[in-house]
Amino acid sequence: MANKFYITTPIYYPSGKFHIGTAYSTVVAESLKRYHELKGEDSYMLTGTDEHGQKIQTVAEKLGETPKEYVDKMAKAAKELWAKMNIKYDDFIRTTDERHEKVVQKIFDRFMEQGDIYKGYYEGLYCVPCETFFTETQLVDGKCPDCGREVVPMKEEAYFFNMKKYADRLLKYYDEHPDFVKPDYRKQEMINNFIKPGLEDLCVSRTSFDWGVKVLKDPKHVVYVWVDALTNYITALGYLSDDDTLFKKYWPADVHVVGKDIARFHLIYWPIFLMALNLPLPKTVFVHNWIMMKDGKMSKSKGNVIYPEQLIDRYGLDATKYFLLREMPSSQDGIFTPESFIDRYNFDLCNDLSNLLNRTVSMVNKYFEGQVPKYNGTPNAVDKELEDYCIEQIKKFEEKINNFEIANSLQEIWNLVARTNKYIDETAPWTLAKEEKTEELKSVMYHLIENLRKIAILIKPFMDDTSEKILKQIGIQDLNLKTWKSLLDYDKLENIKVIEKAEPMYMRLDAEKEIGYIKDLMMKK
Ligand code: ME8
Repeated sequence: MANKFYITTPIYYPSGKFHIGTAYSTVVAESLKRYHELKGEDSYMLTGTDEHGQKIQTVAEKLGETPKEYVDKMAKAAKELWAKMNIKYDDFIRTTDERHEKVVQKIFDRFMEQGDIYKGYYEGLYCVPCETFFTETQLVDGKCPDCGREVVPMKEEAYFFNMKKYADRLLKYYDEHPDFVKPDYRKQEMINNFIKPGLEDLCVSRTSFDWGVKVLKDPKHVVYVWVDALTNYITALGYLSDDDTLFKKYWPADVHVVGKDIARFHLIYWPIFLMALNLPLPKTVFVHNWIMMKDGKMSKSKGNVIYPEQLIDRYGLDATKYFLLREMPSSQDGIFTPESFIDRYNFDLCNDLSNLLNRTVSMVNKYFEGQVPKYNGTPNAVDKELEDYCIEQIKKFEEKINNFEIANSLQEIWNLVARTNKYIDETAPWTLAKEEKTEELKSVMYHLIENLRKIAILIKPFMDDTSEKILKQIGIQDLNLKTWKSLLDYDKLENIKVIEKAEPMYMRLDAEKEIGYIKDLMMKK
């Protein structure tokens, strides 16, 4: 039976339009899902929206809408964006779904019965008109960051989850499961910053607002944030409502993809909740960095926000996804600049990839009337070196992607693109043709087409449309020649005819003009 692969995105706060940064978690998760699917695994991807809480209630009130009307509208917008980005998820959970709320209540009850939750007081600085608590650091000039008015110290009754009880078990788990946290340095951050100094108990209910899941045994409380949000990963699979189908098949998750700001919740609180429920823990939590702008975080007031739709409409989906995935290092934040976006487009996609395809298709047409020659079985030294390099790159790609080094895995593919371009210069097919070295020329054409086929398969999880375009232009129709397994084959192409006229996939952009165009987008309010 095929391996299963269950991957999740964070569930998004529907408090505003998603920019290219927020879309990143989903783009990564979906690419990983497609990669595992291509490898023949039974993949399942969950995404959704995190719809409760005071912020949502306040935003809705300001718009004169009920919270439900507001979140319905926003969940619809999220689905529309994912449709535009061709994101193929298997389920979309909303924390306002009845299937979720009922199970959250059961989970909360169980925590209470087990004595994991106790009653105490939530204390903080409170803005009366906004009905919101803030911490000292959230204040702006000592005042409410939302309305600018004075805040007052306040306390309200709340339930707390006893995290300390599980701290040692968590550390032991980290120790025994080296793959639980990717990249590894995030684990040390958790230990040094939060666990070693003494884990604080977590506030899990509130009484000062009511847009949330009611605590059954104490209905003036609503469940507060993380018990409600994190449990989506199991409620969506039917935990405690239909345990024998999806939950049995897919839990534990193979990967939770999360941004660095929510690492703590996924690396500390979520494993502890699961321990309290006596459930297995996810195999890996992959923590990614952030996409930043030159002047820091994206924000409307700074006039530096870019939305995915804006880039997709002008440059296409694949170019947009390629940029996001390629420009995010594992060890630090990625930076979006109009210059780097256009450079990636002009160099990586147009000069390197698109031109390789054009040159190859044109030569096969010119020298062999479009018919791809057969593999000759005795490659010369130059051809053999290319074959070995290619197989090595495929292995490197797999190592990197399996270790969640997404940008590096793409770099390995582009190394193969560059090497294949270099092979054209090395073998100089035009000279071989002039000197009528037909056998050598045939072998060069075969190797170019074979490398392009492999490149198309390798980029498929990230750039589906570009991958299909390459395969179509080089005449690969047989499904067996599009599989992951077929990547390591080097001699199976027979009766392949390339299209008559190469169609450029990416045309060189006027850099100055396009940089100006993107800068204007960023200024738009
Ligand atoms: O945190 N670059 O939701 P959210 C990269 N509801 N990633 C970014 C980013 C940027 N500039 N800005 C935001 C929540 N993100 C909770 C999650 S899960 C049980 C609950 C990422 O809408 C962020 O790191 O604020 C997170 O992974 C995702 O967008 C959703 O953030």
